Amino acid sequence: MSLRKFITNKTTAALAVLLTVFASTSALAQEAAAGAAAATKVDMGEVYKSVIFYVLIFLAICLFIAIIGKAIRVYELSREAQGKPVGINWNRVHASLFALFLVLGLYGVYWEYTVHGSMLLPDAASEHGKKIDQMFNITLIITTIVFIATHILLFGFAYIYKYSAKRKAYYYPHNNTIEKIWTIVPALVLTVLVLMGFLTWRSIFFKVEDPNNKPLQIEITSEQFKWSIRYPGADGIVGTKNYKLTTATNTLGIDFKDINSRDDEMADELVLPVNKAVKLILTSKDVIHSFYMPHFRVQLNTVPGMRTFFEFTPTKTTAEMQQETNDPNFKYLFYCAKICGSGHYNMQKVVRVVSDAEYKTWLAEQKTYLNDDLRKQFNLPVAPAPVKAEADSTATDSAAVKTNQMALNK
Ligand SMILES: [Cu+2]
Repeated sequence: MSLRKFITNKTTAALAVLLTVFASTSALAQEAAAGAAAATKVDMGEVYKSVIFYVLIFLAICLFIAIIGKAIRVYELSREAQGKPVGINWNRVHASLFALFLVLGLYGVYWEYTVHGSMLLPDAASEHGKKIDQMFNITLIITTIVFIATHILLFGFAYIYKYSAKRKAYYYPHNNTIEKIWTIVPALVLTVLVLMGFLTWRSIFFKVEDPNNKPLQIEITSEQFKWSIRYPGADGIVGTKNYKLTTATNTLGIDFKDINSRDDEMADELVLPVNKAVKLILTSKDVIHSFYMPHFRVQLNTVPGMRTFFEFTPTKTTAEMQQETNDPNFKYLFYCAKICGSGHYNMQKVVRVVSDAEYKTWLAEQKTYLNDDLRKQFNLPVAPAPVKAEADSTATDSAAVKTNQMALNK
């Protein structure tokens, strides 16, 4: 049997096998479908959701590609056996695929920017957030330009300089000028970007505090898997904590021997007055969590055994943001941004930015955390005169307040 005949016979046989398989499978499928339809109506939505469905689709696509590949191979071998030139110029095919990939890829970039670009966060709702957004935009513009230019060069070269029997490759091993350009230019651009980031970071974190306009202190404590928010009370200072004092009634281990702790209040949401500086004191009870408020461009780790700080000024109230986003249900939230365990996904709380008047009304409604049980525990007289007035008036208290403030600022 000649090679040609052999190939033809083999191809016919393979085709016959494939046809039989296809026919029997579709007949089987038809039967099954008819049976299923007769019994109950099958919800195909469930089928499309199963992993098996997608695995089978993937295998079917692989099989399809393999069949095409084999068919092409058979075609080429038969041409070779007949002494004809090879039918498909693979260099041209590959080069064209590169060109196609470039066009599709760049269109994909355009599509991403236009469709998903609008899903970015709305404008920053804090003072320093504007600087961070500006930096983000500059970096994005520069990297986009570089990305597009380098990809046009990369894929364009692969297309233009595809193999051709008519020309010979030019041996070009080294060029100092090009080496210098592609080392110095990116180094300069990156230096500028990094310096800009460093200076912005410094301006956010190392702000000189205005003694006449002290920021509002709020302490946030993270634990698996919730947040506790502690307001300072009338004295404006959150009191000290000690993990050794943690009990079932005093879950944060607040030290009520410290006079600053006695008027502290626990809140269920983070309520902030607009345009007022806020100093967040972050602590953690168990593992490292990360305090994250995307709309205010704030993120900082909460570390067990350590107090970390962040100062920022919210500039848009929740109501203003609801108007801006055209969403009457809009809520600021803060989250945990460090995978800290099984309940991590649920670590979030509402942030409400309100006018100064609304804030004062809300604050007046909050109750002190110190109750009679805790008073007994700390050997404090039960139910004395209101603590707020006490902390405000006595000279010794304000001295204690000052000492504590100094300790806090260290
Ligand atoms: Cu977490």
